[in-house]
Amino acid sequence: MKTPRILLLALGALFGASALHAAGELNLFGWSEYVPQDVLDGFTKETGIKVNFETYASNEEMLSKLVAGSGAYDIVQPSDYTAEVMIRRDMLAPLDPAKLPNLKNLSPELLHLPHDPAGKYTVPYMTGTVGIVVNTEKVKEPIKGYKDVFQAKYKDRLVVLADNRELVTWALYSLGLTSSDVSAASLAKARPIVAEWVKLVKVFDSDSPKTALLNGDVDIGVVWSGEAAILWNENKKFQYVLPSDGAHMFVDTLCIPATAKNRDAALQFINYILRPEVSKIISDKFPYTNPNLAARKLLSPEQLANPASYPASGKLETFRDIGKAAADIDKLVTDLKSAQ
Ligand code: N2P
Repeated sequence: MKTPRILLLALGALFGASALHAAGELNLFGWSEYVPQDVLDGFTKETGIKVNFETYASNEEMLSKLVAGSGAYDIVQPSDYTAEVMIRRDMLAPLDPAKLPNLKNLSPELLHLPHDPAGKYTVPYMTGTVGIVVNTEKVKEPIKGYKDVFQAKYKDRLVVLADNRELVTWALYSLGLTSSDVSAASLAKARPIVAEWVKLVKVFDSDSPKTALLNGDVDIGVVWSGEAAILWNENKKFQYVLPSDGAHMFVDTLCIPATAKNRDAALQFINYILRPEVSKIISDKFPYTNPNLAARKLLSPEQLANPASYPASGKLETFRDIGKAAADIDKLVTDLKSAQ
């Protein structure tokens, strides 16, 4: 139960302000539509630590806010490649595994990935893929890859993520390249493809791309798998397809910025998230691929059979830190969108 404020004040008066601030507050900067409020409330109820929650819709948005120093965040939630950038730039604090006993619940396969080989700075939160959702009541032709999606006949019937790295990567995949083939020559080849594609899109939305599909505003989407899983739960007409011309998985993580003021509370929060019953609440609300094997055991057969949450894919690549090319990609897409 939460300690009544009056009691905290009395304790504060008796033992000095430090007792009052011992629990403190936690500033969480995370992806939108990803962390259920129930989980934050549960943590506060148990620990007395208030969680201030701010959201973002892309890694790049989070990174630029953090670099600008415009928020004192205790926890951030970068995807694999952005965690890699942050580690390279000394922006993350090393984690203390002794304070994270629930790490044992995670799939060992996800603990030593290329973005953080020693598992020193990042804890997997959720993983997922990016793929195509087709409203099969409206689209009868087979849609297998990006080239099938971005066709003139689907102009103004598409929703795609507002994510520059994603968009350019899909163009690279359609050329038979990988997400790390970002030389000037490769980006020059991708540019005219992206230029054509952006003209066809009706809605760019990374927060809730499912909405345009649910409303019937569009018939095809290229979206996060968790969004596709929610659509499938709503109506089986929404089919999820992993693009045949190239797909990737993402591993979104929890990390503590080097500038965090409340590292202890941050570790407490991460360990809380790793409890199976807490992690299950996240899967119930945002059905991405849960890396917590103990939590997966608590999911229903229906949840585990959702083809967007748990696709039958082989091993997919993850994005990597691409250094300066990230800025080139941002400029490429921004220019093409504003030329519309
Ligand atoms: C949540 C989006 C998470 C996926 N809305 C991005 N890696």
